[in-house]
Order: sequence, then C-alpha cells, then structure tokens
Amino acid sequence: MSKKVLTIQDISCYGQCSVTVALPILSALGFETAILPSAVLSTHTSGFTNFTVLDLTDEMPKIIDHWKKENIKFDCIYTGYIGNKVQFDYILDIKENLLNEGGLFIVDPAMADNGNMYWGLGEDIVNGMKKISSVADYILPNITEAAFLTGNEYKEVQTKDYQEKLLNDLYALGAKNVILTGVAEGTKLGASAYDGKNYVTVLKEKEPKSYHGTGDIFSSIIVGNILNGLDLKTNLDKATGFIIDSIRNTVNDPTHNYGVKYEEILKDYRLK
Ligand code: PXL
Repeated sequence: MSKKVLTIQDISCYGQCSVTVALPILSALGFETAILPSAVLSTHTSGFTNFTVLDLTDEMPKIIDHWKKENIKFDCIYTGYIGNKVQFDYILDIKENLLNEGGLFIVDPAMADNGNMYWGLGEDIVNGMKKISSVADYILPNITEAAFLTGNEYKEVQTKDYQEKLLNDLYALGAKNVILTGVAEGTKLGASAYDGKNYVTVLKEKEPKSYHGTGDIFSSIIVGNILNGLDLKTNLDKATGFIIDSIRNTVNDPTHNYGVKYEEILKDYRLK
C-alpha cells in the first residue's frame, strides 16, 4: 500500500517551485499525494514582479474539519512556504490529529535565501517556523533560514565550525533530525545533516548558475527518499546529484531562467 503524503505549501501557479514540483516528484517516488494550499500566487515571488497573491488561511480550518469527519489520515506531513502566521496553529492541529501513528512530520521552513527573507515575509513567519520545527522529525532549512531560525549571523562563506554551530542550534530547537542545505565550502556546494549524534556532509563541485525552486525540488527528493528508507548519506548524495543534473539540463536554454528543467532527470532517476 503506498504511503500518503500531505504537503502544505503554496500553489505558485507558474515558476516550478512548491507544489508544482513537490507533487510530481512525490508521485514519481511512489506516494499518494494530497495538498493543503497555503496560498495561490500567479508566480513565485523571487524572479517575477507584480504577481498576484490569494491567502487561503480562512479555507484551512474548513478543509481540516472535513478531513477529520472523513477520518482521513496521512503517513507524512511535509510543510513548505507559509505566508500567514495563523496557519502554524492549523499545521500543529493537523500534526496532532491527522498524522498516523509513526508518521513523519517534515518541515522545510521555506522563507528566505541569500541572506534575505522572501518578499512580504517577516519575523512572525520566522517565529511560526521555529514553533513547527520544534516538533518536527526532520527540518530542511537552507543556510539563510538556519541563521534566521537560530539568531546566528548569515555568512555566505562558511567554515566547518559555523556549519556545526548552525546544526547544533537548529537541533536545540527540538527537531529530531536537521538537514542543512546550500552548505558552501570553497568551490563546493551541498548539504550537511545532524541527528544529535553524527554529522554527515555531502559536497559536490558547484554549478556556475543557480535557479529558484531548487530548494523545493531538493526537499521533495529528500522527503521521498526518507519515506523509501534510504540512509541519510545516500539520500543527500542522490538529492544533491539530482539538483546538479537538473541545473546542467537547464543552463543551455536562455528562455528558461525561473526554475530548473528537472522533468527529464526525474524520468531517469526513477529507473536507477
Ligand atoms: O521556492 C520557494 C518559494 C515558494 N513559494 C513562494 C516563493 C518561493 C521563493 O521565492 O516565492 C511563493
């Protein structure tokens, strides 16, 4: 029986991030998917201007109530971009009441990158992400999000000590496992993880160009691989490789600068 994954994040209608990447990836990795959209935007907010935003906070409790009445439950709840602080309490309600025994609660605190919060997001979102991170089985912040969640300074160039400080401080928030993405060392880029006992790092040669949405793709692969029982090191290795292959598949297309063309990579990934 395939596991049921509920993802809670925005629908950015165009731009290859959040649910438009999470759903196909989780389906391809073998899971039944469900979504609770936090908002509907015409595009993501990083590479476009004049986008539209419809906040769906008011709809959330109605959807949750209906699911409770139908006794709908999930094996994994995976959260991403949340644009309204009120939604964090709904998320905790879902975790308490709609997650199967032994199910996984995974938080990607998608709210910031390159030293800055995303458009329109502030301290209340950082605090909400902290709250849900404290009860998560896994959290998947990038370096900027990690710095904001822990009150550390954001550093573009990171030493091993700085990475470990972030991992330790994130772990101290209460999450059982921390996976830190966008870890940069010299010409290499990758991810580091900490489970309270061991540190694992995977770094690969950095690609010359970066794209929006790769964090969401990375997280979706990581979530799918966790549910499929892959060990952490292999998981980080495969997810990092997936992003590199997706970037290489996009750089020669000058018309495509808003996200990566990961679809052909996903097709091959499934067969590996
Ligand atoms: O990829 C993260 C993300 C998700 N959702 C929205 C965003 C972004 C990044 O900018 O704007 C709406």
